[in-house]
Amino acid sequence: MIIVHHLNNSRSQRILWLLEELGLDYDIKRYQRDAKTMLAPPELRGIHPLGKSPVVTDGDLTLAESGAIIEYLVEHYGNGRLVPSPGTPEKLRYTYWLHYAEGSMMPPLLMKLIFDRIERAPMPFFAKPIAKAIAQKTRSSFIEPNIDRHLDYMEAELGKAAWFAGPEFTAADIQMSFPLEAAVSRGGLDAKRPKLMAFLERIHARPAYTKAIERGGEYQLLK
Ligand SMILES: N[C@@H](CCC(=O)N[C@@H](CS)C(=O)NCC(=O)O)C(=O)O
Repeated sequence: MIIVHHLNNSRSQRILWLLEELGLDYDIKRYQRDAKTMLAPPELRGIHPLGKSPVVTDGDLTLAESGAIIEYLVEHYGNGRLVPSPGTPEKLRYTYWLHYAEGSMMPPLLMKLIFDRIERAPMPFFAKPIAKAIAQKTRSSFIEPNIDRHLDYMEAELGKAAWFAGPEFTAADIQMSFPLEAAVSRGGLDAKRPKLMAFLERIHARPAYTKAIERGGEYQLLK
């Protein structure tokens, strides 16, 4: 039996969605973020040393990292679904976006989350203006221009085809959902980029997406 070690409000939602798209049976083992730190509970380190979600167990196998989990599930249970044919330009685009989501797009979004939090964090009054100035400078000179460049790039790419890998919906679109949802929630992505917003609308309307939200529970991305 496939078990998804699922943290509330997290990337593991994508794995539930993939499993629903593939119509597979699975169980969910739930973990709750610490209300103050928002970190995963220590029990998750008992499943995988890094204690991050998602982790999937399947018989003797324990696998972390969303992209690797997606590749594993599609390869072992997909029967050719949700992945372009080998050797095609679409397959290369599929591989590219599967890596890009976590390798290129998430780092500046994570930095934005951290620097926004530094600015809001309680601290002695004399330290506050200094922390605020550093956070604002880092955001405006590095983080936000980076996020903007990524969003412009993705907006242009979605002008070439309906989905990230080409004309067909693939598991790369599932992988790309999280950075785009995070970009909406953390600021940066809005109606000024209509193709990306339409992409989000289309994925949110898919029955498997809704079903995965019903099963996964709370899904509000951190700000
Ligand atoms: N690149 C990893 C990132 C995993 C990750 O950072 N997961 C977050 C959830 S969105 C997490 O577990 N955060 C809680 C923590 O760091 O304690 C992946 O895609 O699986």
